[in-house]
Amino acid sequence: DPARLAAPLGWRVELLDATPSTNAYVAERARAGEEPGLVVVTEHQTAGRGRLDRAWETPARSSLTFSVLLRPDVPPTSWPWLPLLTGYAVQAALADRLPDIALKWPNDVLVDAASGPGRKVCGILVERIEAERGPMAVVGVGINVDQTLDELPVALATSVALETGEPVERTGLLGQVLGSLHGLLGLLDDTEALRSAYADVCVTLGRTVDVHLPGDVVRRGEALDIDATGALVVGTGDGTFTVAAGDVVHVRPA
Ligand code: BT5
Repeated sequence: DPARLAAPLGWRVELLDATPSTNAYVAERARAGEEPGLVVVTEHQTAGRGRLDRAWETPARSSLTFSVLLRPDVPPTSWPWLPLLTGYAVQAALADRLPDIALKWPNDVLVDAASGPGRKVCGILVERIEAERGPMAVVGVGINVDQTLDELPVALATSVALETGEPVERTGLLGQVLGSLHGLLGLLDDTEALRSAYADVCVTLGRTVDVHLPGDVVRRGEALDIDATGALVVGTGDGTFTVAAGDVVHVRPA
């Protein structure tokens, strides 16, 4: 029972058999006056969304698909950290099972990414919405849990079960991710601590990358650092430039 697991942390968990998108559903509830702390999980997401109108595809009952409603009590400059912090929370919750789990900036959760492109095990979509009583964040998480190779929509993807060879109990994993997220949200007040924790598990730093920006603009450089707002600092022959997570289409190894 996911509701019992999460209750001590103050989350209110609801389970839907099917819904087009848990992010869309939670956003609608927020606009209708829902308070922060709502967590909606679904067995079957039929029109999952990625960033920039991309699709997130998962067959029924094979993944852990949920969205969390938050109203972070921090200055607007800390909001861009939310997707990064969520990736960090998922990575921490899965690290026991997947020792080589890592983050690609801004929020791809990958395995086997130390020297190659890695395989994506989780997607995260954070959307800011204007509710009646101010801005709120819908934090959407999709973890590939039980998919077989045939059930994954793209080549560079994997599931927890494929990596470990063992079945995964989704309710327990949900409890771990929610616990991890709950414990880390306080770090939004201490972006230096967050920055250093995140940088430790981010495989992007130190690599030469192509930063794809809207309008087919590509800028190449070396990923040097993450700044206080969570943006990526990229060095070029002539100096540095900074990209915010919300502005980037892709970051790819050059
Ligand atoms: C993401 O977008 O990775 C964010 C996905 C967020 C999904 C969650 S599930 C709960 C909540 N409700 C929603 O509607 N969404 C959130 P992006 O970085 O744009 O990556 C999307 C790309 O990942 C696609 O274009 C595919 O290439 C690839 N992809 C799609 N489904 C995948 C899967 N199951 N596993 C791995 N890669 C996938």
